[in-house]
Amino acid sequence: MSAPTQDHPTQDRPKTLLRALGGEAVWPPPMWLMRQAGRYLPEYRAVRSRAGDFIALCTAPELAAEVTLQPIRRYGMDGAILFSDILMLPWALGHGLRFAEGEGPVLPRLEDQTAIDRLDRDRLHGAIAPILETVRRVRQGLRDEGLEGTALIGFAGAPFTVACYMVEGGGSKEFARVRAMAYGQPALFGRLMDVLTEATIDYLAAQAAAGAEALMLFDSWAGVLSPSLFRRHVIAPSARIAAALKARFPDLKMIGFPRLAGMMLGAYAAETGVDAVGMDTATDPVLAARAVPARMAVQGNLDPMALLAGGEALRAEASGILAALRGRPFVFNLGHGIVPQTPPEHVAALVRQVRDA
Ligand code: 1CP
Repeated sequence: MSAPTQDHPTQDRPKTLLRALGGEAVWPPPMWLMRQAGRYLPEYRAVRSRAGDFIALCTAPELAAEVTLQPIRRYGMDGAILFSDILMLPWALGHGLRFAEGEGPVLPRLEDQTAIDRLDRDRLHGAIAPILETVRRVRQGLRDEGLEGTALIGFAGAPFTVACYMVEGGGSKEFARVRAMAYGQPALFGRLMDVLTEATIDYLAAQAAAGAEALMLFDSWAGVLSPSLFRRHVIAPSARIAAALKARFPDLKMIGFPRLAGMMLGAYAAETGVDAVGMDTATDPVLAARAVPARMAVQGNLDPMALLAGGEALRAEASGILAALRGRPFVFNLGHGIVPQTPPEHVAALVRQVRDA
């Protein structure tokens, strides 16, 4: 374990992430980046090649904790996000999952009640044990390395987005099957959503009990739904999850990320009970700041492609976002995950810019 290689402001201003999520307009704002642990970092690629496949990495606590800590050591981010994947939940329920090299996740296609009945909530607790061990090790690692100013973020996919991958059998451009099922077989789809909602509550509660200080719900495909189905399958289950977790862990902070929600962002912010909302790349931060209750934090939303490009384009995009959100509770982040080709120096330049804001 290496000591921090530079002074990180995070450690002089501890837990700014939790303060911002609590509604404080901390400035300069806390920051972390979606997919901050990943293939753009040489130290990640080294661990990844030792682990074998991606699921093996997610279920090897020592290695998963190591890659979670790598971007904190390098950049002093204010948030460390558990290294895992949203598809580890269907995996833990016994649904089956593999990551095919170069083509992303592959799952059995869920088509009927029999497949829903096979999802095994009793299996969940044993299967997630290594992920919870990663959570404990990251908290310990942050303490051991003098990085405890950084808050640990646990996460899950929101039920709708997880259902997308289960019903399609993997990624998709249109998610036509899942949308057809939601309209055409509402009772069946509703039962799938109920099972996933309850399993997500169990999974996130276990992460909080193991030491996660904030939890993020990734609803990456929320934006493919009509407003009425958005209320039913994005807002309602997220509200159920937030209420159940807040009842058990009153101090826990929650971030919701309804990607591509568009004009539904305000309703999502007002009705789910999360503490903060993530803005995707296409969201105008000025309009989002008006749509979301003033005391509620927003997070985002630099285009990962501006980070890839670097230079003046990166500076200009980041300063526009900073100017738009100065004075309100805000967490600087990307609008979607870092792409693997991103030069690590571009991330370093962005961190300097946000710290100097
Ligand atoms: O080969 C590899 O190294 C695997 C690439 C990879 C990584 C690094 C995958 C496969 N997942 C992850 C990690 C991951 N995924 C994290 C870790 C923490 C961090 O942010 O650093 C998190 C939070 C996720 C969440 C995730 N997985 C989402 C939600 C966010 C988003 O990107 O929209 C989604 C949709 C997934 C599914 C997934 N997992 C992996 C891939 C390639 C995909 C996308 C598949 C698709 O295109 O639909």
